[in-house]
Amino acid sequence: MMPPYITTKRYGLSRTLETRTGDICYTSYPKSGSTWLAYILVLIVNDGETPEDTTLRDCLHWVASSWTYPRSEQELRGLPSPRIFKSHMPYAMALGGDPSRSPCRYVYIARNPKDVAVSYYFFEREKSWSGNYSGPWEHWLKLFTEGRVQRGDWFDHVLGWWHSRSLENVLFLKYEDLCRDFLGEVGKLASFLDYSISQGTLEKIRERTSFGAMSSTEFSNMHEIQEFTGFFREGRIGSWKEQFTKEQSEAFDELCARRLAGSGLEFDFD
Ligand code: PPS
Repeated sequence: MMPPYITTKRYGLSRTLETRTGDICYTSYPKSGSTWLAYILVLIVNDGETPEDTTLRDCLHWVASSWTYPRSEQELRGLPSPRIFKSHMPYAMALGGDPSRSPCRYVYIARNPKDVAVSYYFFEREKSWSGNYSGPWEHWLKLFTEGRVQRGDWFDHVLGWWHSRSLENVLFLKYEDLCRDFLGEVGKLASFLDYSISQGTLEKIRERTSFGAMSSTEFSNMHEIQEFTGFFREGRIGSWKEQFTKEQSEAFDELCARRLAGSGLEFDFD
């Protein structure tokens, strides 16, 4: 199930797009910290400097979307390297076709599903460009656990990329690791992309992409997008605790144990 702005035509283009060495595609299930990752990527490829006279959104290429800055195939082809692509697609629907045959490097970011479900609930509410959702939390949680929200089943999405993490052009990150060990994770990311960055640049990236800095800086606050206020909501691990009841939390834990069993994939919820 896709948002209305993911059109068949644009999706088709995203699948057949010819990727090239140097391309970077960051991907996630919605509300998993992908915008944070996007700014980190932009800074890595620009040696820690924020590009001038532009915005974060305009530095990214969301090929499957007809909404933010849609670019033609020709324009995409003419963009200088490194091109940074955004995607929220599962592995089987990745940008550029099958990742195992693509020269593009894919960075996937996953987040604990309780925080994802809550963040997604607040994000989807009354958005004219999306589903205009206005139901109660209980209903949303039911839809989410049944995989009946946009982008489908969270477990399928995350596990598809998790099982592909041994490909040399796929890096699997977690939001919680980025919160806990920012410098270590960004160092890992830079070396995966073959960028060598100094400690000073790493520190600069940390400052510029902090929750406070990102939400208050014109480059990254995304105020140019209609109905986007509140996008920078909590920016932390564990805000689900203010939303889930004890019963909902227990049922969700059971679901996670069942769906993630044997995968080796675990999340921090606190
Ligand atoms: S989207 O709309 O699907 O692309 O959303 P996405 O960017 O993937 O995820 C949005 C959540 O990420 C939080 N966020 C951050 N957390 C920590 N640090 C920084 N810099 C940061 N930037 C965004 C954002 O607040 C959303 O999470 P919640 O829990 O709603 O606050």
